[in-house]
Amino acid sequence: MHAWPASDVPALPGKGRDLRIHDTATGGLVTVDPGPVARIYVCGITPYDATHLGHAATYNAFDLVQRVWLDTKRQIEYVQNVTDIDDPLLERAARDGEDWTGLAERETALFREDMTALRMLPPRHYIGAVEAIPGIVPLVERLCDSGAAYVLDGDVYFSVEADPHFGEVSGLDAEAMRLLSAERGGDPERPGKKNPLDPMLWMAAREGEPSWEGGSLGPGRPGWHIECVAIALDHLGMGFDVQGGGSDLAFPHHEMGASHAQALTGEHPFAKAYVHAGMVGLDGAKMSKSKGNLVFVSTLRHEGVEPAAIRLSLLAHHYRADWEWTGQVLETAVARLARWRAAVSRPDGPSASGLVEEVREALSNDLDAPAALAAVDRWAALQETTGGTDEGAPGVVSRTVDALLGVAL
Ligand code: 5CA
Ligand code: ZN
Repeated sequence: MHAWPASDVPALPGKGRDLRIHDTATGGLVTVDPGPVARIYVCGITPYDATHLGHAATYNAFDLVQRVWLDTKRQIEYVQNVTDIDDPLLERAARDGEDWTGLAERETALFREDMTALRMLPPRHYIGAVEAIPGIVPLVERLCDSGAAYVLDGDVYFSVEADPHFGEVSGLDAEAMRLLSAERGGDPERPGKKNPLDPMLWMAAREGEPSWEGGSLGPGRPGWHIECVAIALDHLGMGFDVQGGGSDLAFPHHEMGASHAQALTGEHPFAKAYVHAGMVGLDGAKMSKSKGNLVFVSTLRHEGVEPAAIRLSLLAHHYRADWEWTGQVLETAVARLARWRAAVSRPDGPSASGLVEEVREALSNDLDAPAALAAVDRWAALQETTGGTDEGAPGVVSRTVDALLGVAL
């Protein structure tokens, strides 16, 4: 699949700092030291509805990860998937009497537009589940051959016992895992499974549903976790730097993915850090396609809201926090954008050399975007009150905000 166009990232004077970020598996901050090429996998959308503010907030977090790395002059191998075949997509297409491929293409196109408008850096490899199927089948076959997978009425399941490290990503106990598995696409109640938590790797073809050639597995379609594992192993290999997504992906998705990969390769870990963004809510509940309590990026754009203001709304919250979208959040961002624009539109201003370092320090410290905004606010306030004579300062501030926060002033 093609991704979306990249916006330019201005180079800043000096060099950025190494990223310290919260890793779900260890429960603490880790310093990510990726070497010259940083490798990151961020779980993509299931394209059955438009991009909402919750998605945008999660992608914003991983966009910041890349901006910190780019500032340290590293190259980045960034991979993202599109879950363009899965139950929710088929259910929505059936409900609306629409072809599922048309639905997926339309929503993926809208996602690309939203990401472009928000100036999110595109992945180098943007891969759909359907196009990954030829790579998924041999992995499932290998898991079967090694005894890490088994067949139940034609469906193939992964045996969580095959990975000695199972459970280490989320750190949850068995009961919590069982509850979340039932909530998030698993089938712990299905009789005949070796362990109720075992996730499906390959679903045998169902009447009236799309299916693909599965070699020795028979016709069917892939399970959710193996999709991301196949794509990540193909483009990044084991031990990549960051696996990212919203906190609802820690279990079962990232837990199972890590176990699939570790059982396949005998190596550990799948990813060096598992990074999870908080959930954005609306009216007291997590924004979710299934609940329907959504504010779409595209709706706001079509109402004339500037993408830069949407982005500033996201940046005003720490990526790990759960927070609520309200009209006030947007109003504050619109006002901040106007203040910043006025401040950088003057020919000179207070010195900005300290500001670059403050923003760098804030972001390298577990992506503390609110602290970065506060630093820019302070410079803008100084510009408003006393001004300054540094001729380069407004340009430096503009480029800093652009390069590190993805906001064009
Ligand atoms: N296709 C899978 C991942 S392989 C998937 O979870 N798709 S999704 O469309 O449901 O979600 C895409 C990303 O947005 C995921 O990282 C998910 O954790 C995140 N996300 C979904 N809802 C919210 C929310 N309300 N707040 C923050 N992030 C969210
Ligand atoms: Zn995924």
